[in-house]
Amino acid sequence: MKEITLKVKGLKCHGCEDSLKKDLLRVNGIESVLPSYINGNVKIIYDEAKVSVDLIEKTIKENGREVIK
Ligand SMILES: [Cu+2]
Repeated sequence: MKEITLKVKGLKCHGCEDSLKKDLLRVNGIESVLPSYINGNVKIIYDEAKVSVDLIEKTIKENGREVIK
């Protein structure tokens, strides 16, 4: 398992957190998702053998947010 924290733009409330968490947890290999609209980030624990960071970022974008590099 690996852990990353990504900065995310477009998280504005608990509803945004829940929506993002739901979509990310649908991805095979993502084990745990902890979004924070207050910190503007999401902490993810994932199995690097099953899911890439690219796919994680793509899923965040498809949820309507922006990953800040
Ligand atoms: Cu919201």
